[in-house]
Amino acid sequence: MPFIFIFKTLCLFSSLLLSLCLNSSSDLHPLDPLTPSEISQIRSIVKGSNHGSTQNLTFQYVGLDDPDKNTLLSWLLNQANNSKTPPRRAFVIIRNNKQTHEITVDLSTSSIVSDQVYKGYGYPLLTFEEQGAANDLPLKYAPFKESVSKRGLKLSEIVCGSYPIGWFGEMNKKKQRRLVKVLCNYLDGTVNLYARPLEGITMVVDLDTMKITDYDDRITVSVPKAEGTDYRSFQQKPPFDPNASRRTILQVDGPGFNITGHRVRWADWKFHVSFDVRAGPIISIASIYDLKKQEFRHVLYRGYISELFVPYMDPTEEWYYRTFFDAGEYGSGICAVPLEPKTDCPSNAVFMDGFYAGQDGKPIKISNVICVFERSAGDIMWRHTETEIPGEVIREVRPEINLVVRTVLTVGNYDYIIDWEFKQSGSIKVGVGMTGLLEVKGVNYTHTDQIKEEVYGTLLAENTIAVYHDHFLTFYLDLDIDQEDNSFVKCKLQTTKVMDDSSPRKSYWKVVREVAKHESDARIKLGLEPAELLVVNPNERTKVGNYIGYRLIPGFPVAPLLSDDDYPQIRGAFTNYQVWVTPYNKSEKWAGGLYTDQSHGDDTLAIWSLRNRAIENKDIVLWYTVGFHHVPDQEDFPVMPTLHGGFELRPSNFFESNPVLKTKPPKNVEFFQSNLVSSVDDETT
Ligand SMILES: *[C@@H]1O[C@H](CO)[C@@H](O)[C@H](O)[C@H]1NC(C)=O
Ligand SMILES: *[C@@H]1O[C@H](CO)[C@@H](O)[C@H](O)[C@H]1NC(C)=O
Ligand SMILES: *[C@@H]1O[C@H](CO)[C@@H](O)[C@H](O)[C@H]1NC(C)=O
Ligand SMILES: *[C@@H]1O[C@H](CO)[C@@H](O)[C@H](O)[C@H]1NC(C)=O
Ligand SMILES: *[C@@H]1O[C@H](CO)[C@@H](O)[C@H](O)[C@H]1NC(C)=O
Ligand SMILES: *[C@@H]1O[C@H](CO)[C@@H](O)[C@H](O)[C@H]1NC(C)=O
Ligand SMILES: [Cu+2]
Repeated sequence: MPFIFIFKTLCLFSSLLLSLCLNSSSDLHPLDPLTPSEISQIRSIVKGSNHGSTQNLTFQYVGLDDPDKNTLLSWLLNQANNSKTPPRRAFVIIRNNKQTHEITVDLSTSSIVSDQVYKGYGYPLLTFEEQGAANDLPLKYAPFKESVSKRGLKLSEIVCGSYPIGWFGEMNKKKQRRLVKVLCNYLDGTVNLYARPLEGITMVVDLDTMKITDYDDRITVSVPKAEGTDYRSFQQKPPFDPNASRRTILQVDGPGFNITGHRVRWADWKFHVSFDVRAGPIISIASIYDLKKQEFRHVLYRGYISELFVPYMDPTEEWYYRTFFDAGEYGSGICAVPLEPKTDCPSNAVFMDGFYAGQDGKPIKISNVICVFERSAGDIMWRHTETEIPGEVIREVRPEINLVVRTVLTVGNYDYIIDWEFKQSGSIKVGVGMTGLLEVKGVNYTHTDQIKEEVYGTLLAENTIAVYHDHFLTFYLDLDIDQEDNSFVKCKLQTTKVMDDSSPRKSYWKVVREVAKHESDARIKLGLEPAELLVVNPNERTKVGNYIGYRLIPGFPVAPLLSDDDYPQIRGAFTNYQVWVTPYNKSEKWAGGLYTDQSHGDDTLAIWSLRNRAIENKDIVLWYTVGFHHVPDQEDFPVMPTLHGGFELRPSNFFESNPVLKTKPPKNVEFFQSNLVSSVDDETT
């Protein structure tokens, strides 16, 4: 998970351009991410305050302070009347003189609304720049150089990365410092540095003083060899698979969607796509046009990945602390990478850029950070063949075409492909694809027969253990089914015995509907009992009387296996249940707490939920965790083929009947075959 390469470009704005840009905010949608000129404006405002006089001011987080939900909803209603957009505000976390400050900036008045020192446990996001500086320290550090030459390695081939140190029970606040562990890897003949750890050497860096404060060269093992670890195509040697080819989709008359700023319209959907340095992509105010009601109906007020928890299962000195909170420690948005047309996204994709503030407060651009495209994967939206009618055969079929909003988060070694997929039928399907490189441990073993001790992972190649681990992606899903006030309903499927002679049958199942009254009723461990999980609007019913709602179709249930009292699990307690429901609260955004680095777990979703607030017929937020237990296989080496997971939000008595009945079969979609190995003819077209 550590960051090693810095490849993002800094966008430089001249002061003239800056002042011209400053007043353009009136064209912005209130949920639009901060623009580069706004980021520069925030920097000037904070630097112009009493924080400007010190050298050590760093910007750890700069993001939109989204307007209150009520304000935004009434603005949406009055949009037709050209109502004034709510004032744009930013939420900023800085470090200055070893203190963490939370600052709210009003962009319309160029002023600081509030500035508070944070005194609780934990620290803000690590910046790219401080990680870069920490990663460079070992190369100039004499004991490290000695360790390197002792191993007969070349200093010039070493690349280091920063790893959060976590928290393991220490309570003395005064002793707390912003520390990271720095670990190093070896290139020398490969670009797959994660495959070549310098196992056994651990350094601790104090980020405030930017010095190595602890050095440990505990064990020596062989660095895994470079051979066979490179994953670039030009490095691959024959034999090749001559018949490997791929299908692509080509839309002859262009995309069927419209993007205006950050607003997307496609088929019957409209929604807003934003980008945040911590959350990555954010989908807001998604609503779908109901042909029968002749109106747009609200579905999702806000959806994003609140936290990504990745604990490794090796308790030894060099590995025990590797229990990453990628969103809260590194920032999903910082990890988002530019997408390449035609490979990361198909040829019909449209791209959006993203901006965030660097450590010095200046805007940094990530081009093509989000892509939007229509996907026709050869699936069927609905069909029927009727052969029971004498003398005729009826065949009706509609191919499925969806709209995908894609982001790729490359958190060090891993690549997460996040797809928000909108279906014409009203479903929102969220796909999580995991690929990239595994985090491996160097060992002397070259065959499993040599292993007599516990190694906490799979021997993937000589000298290479891929350590067991989990991935938990916790999604924030503020569903508003037509209105804000909703209820969470568990429809349990219960086996019922036929006790008398009324039927030859002995059993059947029935649906027992339970409305969750308080937060404790909505903490759910999936897989224990069959149930349909719904967010419904209890104030509205269909013509025939069913409550309108949306159903959560979860993925495969994955529960944490660490003990409840283990420190990483205390900090990651929001994974204890796959489903939680909380009443909407603007400040409850981050499942692992606002300050996740070295957090003590006192500000997590699990703690908020203990208040056991009322959630019936209230504005509620659904939290759902997509999980994977990862026992690595040899096929995951040297680069892992994508592993998929996800979930779906599907209408449940939301529409009066099938909303895609009247969809016409599309005419403008064609498939064509293209060869990966161009010298080989393909006969399957
Ligand atoms: C727009 O303004 C008119 C006149 O003030 C008012 O009647 C109407 O309800 C407003 N529209 C909305 C959507 O608020
Ligand atoms: C500022 O940073 C330098 C190192 O870059 C450090 O020596 C100094 O103690 C810091 N000062 C404060 C007040 O944090
Ligand atoms: C690994 O092998 C090297 C020699 O090849 C040896 O010096 C080292 O002690 C071994 N490490 C362990 C942990 O057994
Ligand atoms: C590859 O394709 C050719 C014809 O295009 C066929 O003869 C051959 O059997 C295929 N090879 C494999 C391994 O499928
Ligand atoms: C996109 O917008 C243009 C101009 O506003 C409009 O003519 C077109 O029909 C829109 N297309 C879709 C798919 O909504
Ligand atoms: C909102 O959440 C914060 C953090 O959990 C809490 O301190 C605050 O009391 C909550 N506000 C309400 C109105 O519940
Ligand atoms: Cu994994």
